[in-house]
Amino acid sequence: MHADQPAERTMISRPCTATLGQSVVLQAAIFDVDGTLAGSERDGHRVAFNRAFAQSGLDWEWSVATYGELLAVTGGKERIRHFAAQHAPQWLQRPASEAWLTGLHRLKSEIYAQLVGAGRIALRPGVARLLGELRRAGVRLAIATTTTPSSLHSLLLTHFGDQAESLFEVIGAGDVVADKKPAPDIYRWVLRQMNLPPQACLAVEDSLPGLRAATAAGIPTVITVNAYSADDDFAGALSVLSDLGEPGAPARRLAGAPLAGECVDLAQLRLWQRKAVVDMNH
Ligand code: XBP
Ligand code: MG
Repeated sequence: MHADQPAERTMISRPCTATLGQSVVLQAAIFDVDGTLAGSERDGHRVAFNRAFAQSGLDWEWSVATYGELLAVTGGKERIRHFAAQHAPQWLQRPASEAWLTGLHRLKSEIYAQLVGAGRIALRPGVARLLGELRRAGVRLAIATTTTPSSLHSLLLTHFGDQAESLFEVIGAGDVVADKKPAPDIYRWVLRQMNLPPQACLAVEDSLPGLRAATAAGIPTVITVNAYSADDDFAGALSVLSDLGEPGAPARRLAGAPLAGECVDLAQLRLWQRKAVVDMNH
């Protein structure tokens, strides 16, 4: 906008609650996977990476702390490439280095699926409860994750069995977009598939790259922190919580909009989404 443009013009050009009509009602919840649906990073992906390295004759070992730093690089292949570039660049300078990297990551994904199938990765508190409530109420459900589809599939199958295929209407995962979080592409892709405007949705995330991705796509975002993200500054999030909470095991609100009860439920999501729409229009 030109600097001397009248202020009214700015107001008119922005969407307002009235003109958005039905689309301002909460219609969909879009969930991140790793760290949000399940505590899968430290005891799942990290362990799988390390086993794949050992089985491939590499002496790389990602400690819990090292892995926390590496989470800034989203996507497993990208994470391996980043680590190799810093610590063993010779692996990336060979003629078949891309095929090597793809094979190493495929092995990691197979090991991860075995860990998940063996019951090593639990859903986070409140996840099954909230998904069930949203599904029964007809709220549309989607996934936006950087994780490989086969890894996601094993997680859903292990925890939701027969419902795994039908629970989420749209699944945006892995390489379906070229630029992974914190780029907004995966969220924009999901919105296009659902034919929904961002303000009719809420995203649930656990990390800064996730918050940045959803926010840049215009989607109000609720954060449930975990050990890796507990100290991060989630400014811009709608609400920041310890988890989604269960009856008798309340969620703790850490920042942002208050939590009315002890758990995040549909009524709470609707309240937060309405607040986000009002905030967007002021
Ligand atoms: C978090 C990630 C993922 C996993 C590894 O994804 O960064 O890359 O750590 O997954 P989310 P892959 O968006 O769900 O939080 O090895 O399958 O890429
Ligand atoms: Mg995550």
